[in-house]
Amino acid sequence: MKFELVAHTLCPYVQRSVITLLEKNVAYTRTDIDLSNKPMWFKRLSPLGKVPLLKVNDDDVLFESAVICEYLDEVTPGNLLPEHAIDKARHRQWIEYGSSMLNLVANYYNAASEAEFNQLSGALRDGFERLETLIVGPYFAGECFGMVDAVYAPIFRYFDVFETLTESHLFDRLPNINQWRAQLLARHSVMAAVKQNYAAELTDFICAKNSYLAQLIKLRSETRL
Ligand SMILES: N[C@@H](CCC(=O)N[C@@H](CS)C(=O)NCC(=O)O)C(=O)O
Repeated sequence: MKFELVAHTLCPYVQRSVITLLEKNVAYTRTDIDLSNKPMWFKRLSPLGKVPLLKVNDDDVLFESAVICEYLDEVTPGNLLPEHAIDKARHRQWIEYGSSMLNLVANYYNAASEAEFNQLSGALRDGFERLETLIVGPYFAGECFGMVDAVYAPIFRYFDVFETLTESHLFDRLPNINQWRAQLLARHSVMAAVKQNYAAELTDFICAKNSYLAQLIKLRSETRL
């Protein structure tokens, strides 16, 4: 089978698809596009105008990362989701929860004021606290890396970068999350899901905004000079 992933260098939904492709040892090609200047062929292919897309054998085009990941899981040996319906449903709900966390992350780095930023930091903290009690370790559900892990790795990757740029207490006193985070970010598929200049590219992307986080980062880098 022939697979092509239509992608963007920073997109966390793309990352979960790449992690799945790598975990399942699937050969694929990747085409990154500029989301601020979407090519006409992309607009025609993508019903929601979003990445990722997975082209399959030049016949089908799949959209929505959760659908792409589940499809890849089904057509390759091994399972990244549990076998039993209730366990599978449980994993799918925490995958959905991960997508809401990603919306919070986007609102957090786009927040215009300190008050909005603090409110979003609180919401993120609440979200991570809820997860803290669920992690079996070393991965979400135990010894095996699964699809839930592929979803949370890109979320944690944001904070790996943010923590080098600003002071953050979001992950204080969350031992299970911190252990899970470290385990995920050291995994080959997770590391290989972004390019080597990811941190610099994300920093530039944030700093080009007029957001409170961008101001914090710039202030910190000025005081370091
Ligand atoms: N629910 C979608 C979300 C994908 C998504 O939001 N992708 C973003 C980039 S991270 C996108 O393509 N946005 C379109 C745009 O920026 O115009 C999925 O899971 O695939």
